[in-house]
Amino acid sequence: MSENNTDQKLVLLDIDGPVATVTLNRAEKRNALNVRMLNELRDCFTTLPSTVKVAILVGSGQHFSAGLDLSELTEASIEEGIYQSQIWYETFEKIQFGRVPVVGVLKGAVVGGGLELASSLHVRVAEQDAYFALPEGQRGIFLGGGGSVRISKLIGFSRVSEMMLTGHVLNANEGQQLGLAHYVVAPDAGLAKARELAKRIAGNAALSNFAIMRALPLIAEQPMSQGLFTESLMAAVTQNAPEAKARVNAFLQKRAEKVVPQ
Ligand code: 1HE
Repeated sequence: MSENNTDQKLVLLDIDGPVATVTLNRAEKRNALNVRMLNELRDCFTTLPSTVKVAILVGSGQHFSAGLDLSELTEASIEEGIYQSQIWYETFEKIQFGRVPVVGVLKGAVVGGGLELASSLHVRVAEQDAYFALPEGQRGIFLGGGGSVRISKLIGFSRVSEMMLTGHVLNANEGQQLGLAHYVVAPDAGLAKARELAKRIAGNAALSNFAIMRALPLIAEQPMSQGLFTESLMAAVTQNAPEAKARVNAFLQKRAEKVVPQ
């Protein structure tokens, strides 16, 4: 579809039972993220029906995302630049701290703002051809979509600065070793793997998933004494729910799955 077609939806949503598949729909520009796409992403994740328990985020075409749409940078004033970052922050916040865990399928370019987006997802499956880079230095700009914080938390700020300074491009296996991806799968096998993981995530107690998404990142930021206290509260809340009692009883009565090596 032509890029000039303003009717083209840049984010597509497909719902199959508890699983929503969200597609970045701008393959002709390698899913470069412009403001319209960020707003569509935000709206998509904030209006998921309550029947949805987990989401999968994919890029159309051969790439996850080529990052910031560089054509939108040209006329930005400093004030506008600051405002633009807020748009990214708001969208990624809605994804990371939204109602459902999100599994990303990473392939081809996972670059700049595309890596910032990926770092706001809960589970990342990389296809073998995925590559990770932060070419901001080459472009004369800086991270502006939360990557200084999120990517640094994943791989440490020293590696982020090295990637930005040197233009180092990491392949899928290198990305996995550092924590940018949790799984590496064969080319075109990412969606199937993401669906398998999504099914497992959707099968968890909703309150456990909530605690994992919302409490765990907060606890990680807290000093030890506060973190342990927050954890104890969250543990008490989850285990007190009827669903937890039913699930634990099912195990004790040998009606639940055991943990098996995969
Ligand atoms: C774009 C963008 C983009 C592609 N903004 N238009 N990101 C980058 O520095 C990455 C820039 N992109 C690339 O290096 C390459 O495009 C790819 C390696 C991702 C893919 O290469 P290829 O050969 O498959 O595609 P292409 O021919 O380079 O691109 C196809 C079209 O997409 C082309 O437009 P066309 O009108 O000539 O067809 C490209 O101009 C366009 N395109 N990437 C705008 N990024 C919140 S701050 C975050 C800061 C950053 O993200 S910095 C990193 C920016």
